[in-house]
Amino acid sequence: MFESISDRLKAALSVFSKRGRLTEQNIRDGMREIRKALLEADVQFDVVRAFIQEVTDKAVGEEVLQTVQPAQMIVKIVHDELTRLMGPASEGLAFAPTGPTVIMMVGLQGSGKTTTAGKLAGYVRRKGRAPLLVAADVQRPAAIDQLETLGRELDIPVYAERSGRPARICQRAVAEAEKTGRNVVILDTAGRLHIDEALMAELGDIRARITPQEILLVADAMTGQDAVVSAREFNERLDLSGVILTKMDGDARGGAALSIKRVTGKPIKFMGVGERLDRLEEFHPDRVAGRILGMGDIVTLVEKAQESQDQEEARAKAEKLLAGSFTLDDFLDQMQAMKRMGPLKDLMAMIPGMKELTQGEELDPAEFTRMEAIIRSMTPEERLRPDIIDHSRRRRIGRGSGNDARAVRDLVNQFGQARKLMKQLKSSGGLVGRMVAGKHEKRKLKQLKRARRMGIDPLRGRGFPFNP
Ligand SMILES: Nc1nc2c(ncn2[C@@H]2O[C@H](COP(=O)(O)OP(=O)(O)OP(=O)(O)O)[C@@H](O)[C@H]2O)c(=O)[nH]1
Ligand SMILES: [Mg+2]
Repeated sequence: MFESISDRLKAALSVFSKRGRLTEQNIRDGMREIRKALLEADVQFDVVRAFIQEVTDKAVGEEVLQTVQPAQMIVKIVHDELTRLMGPASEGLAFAPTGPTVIMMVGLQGSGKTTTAGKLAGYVRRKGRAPLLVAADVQRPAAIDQLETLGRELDIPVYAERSGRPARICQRAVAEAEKTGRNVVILDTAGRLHIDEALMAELGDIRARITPQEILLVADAMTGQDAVVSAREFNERLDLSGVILTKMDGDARGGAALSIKRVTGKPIKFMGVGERLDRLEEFHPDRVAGRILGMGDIVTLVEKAQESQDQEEARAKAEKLLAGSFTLDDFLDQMQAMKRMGPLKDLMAMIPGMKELTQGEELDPAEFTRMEAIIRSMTPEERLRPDIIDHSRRRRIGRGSGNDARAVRDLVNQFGQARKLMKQLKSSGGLVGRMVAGKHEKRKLKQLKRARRMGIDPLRGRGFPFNP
């Protein structure tokens, strides 16, 4: 995500750190590079101009030039301006004070409405609500089938009628939700290749009859400026409440994410980061700015870890872990929890500095599978006390898992190092403890978020983390 813009911006910013003292002239030179990076990422021209103006004004100010580390200050200014550009922070979904909340998904054909309707239904259910999915696209019978398949996969009910006026169907769906106690109704509407009168009239009709709490435009981030143009048009006709950008996992250049808020005035509320139904993330401008500048996104990582583990279980594990009684079974559990959190590559990108550490190389998921097989070939006692694993045991475990004895030894050594690391982290109150933390760690997470907002990264125990 954001790879090309991220690399270019970092390159542009490194211009600053190569100079000891900054002058107004080097700032202007650096800004030219940043401007190029943004334009190449397909950010709208006017947005780029305003952005560069703001950053230059702030950076040229006396205060920055006089600070000890002017280069770091400029990174901070760019970070803050990126955050402002995509913000203010979205307030999440608006829910109706009484009766079912209606969320209407609109967008061009193939932008991801149906998939995102499913993802969003899963999301609100994780937040403790009872969703109902509604097929409001009667043009194509296949569209109804697709939603019904999604509903079965998620185990979430779907309301569909094979013919009739979409607005009427939606009204009956809301009545059905009231009757059956579903409190969030998600309308999956029809898409068109281009915005046309018939589609807008149909959507306007639904809007007028139901008055949804949310009208969310689903826009494909890969289409760059076209996504921005369609957002403007949909907004003019329907007065959107927000935008969901999909396919952010692809090689989208970032232009849509950076321009939509400024152009439409409507916040990006979520982003789709993969085809799987759990690949939806809340859109937090400050975190996204951090990712673009290669500073990682620890807060999202911690939240993902919390979501993918049972809270009580996680708390017990965290305690065990920090007490130093971490076993190979726990190691296995952690690997599985990580797998549930999503592709390894995405997770790595959220850890500050990790990309530099691994030099952009991807970790091999096959390696994970191999490690799992080895641990599974061990007896319960061996998993608990790996020090009893001698050469003959190594050979047996190796054979059982389709590996050689050396692979077993490597894994046991690696585990030993992980255990040592855990102990060190315990004394520094470190990251892994937070990652597996349970309920009572929520407070710490809040403090962490607050600190990040103020530009401090407490995990590193010093000031602004990025050192260009
Ligand atoms: N990689 C990736 N693919 C996505 C994402 N969201 C949706 N897709 C894919 O995009 C394609 C179209 O998605 P749909 O949900 O059918 O799109 P739609 O807007 O409902 O399409 P119409 O109903 O034809 O207008 C599917 O192949 C989805 O799997 C995402 O965040 N990442
Ligand atoms: Mg669809």
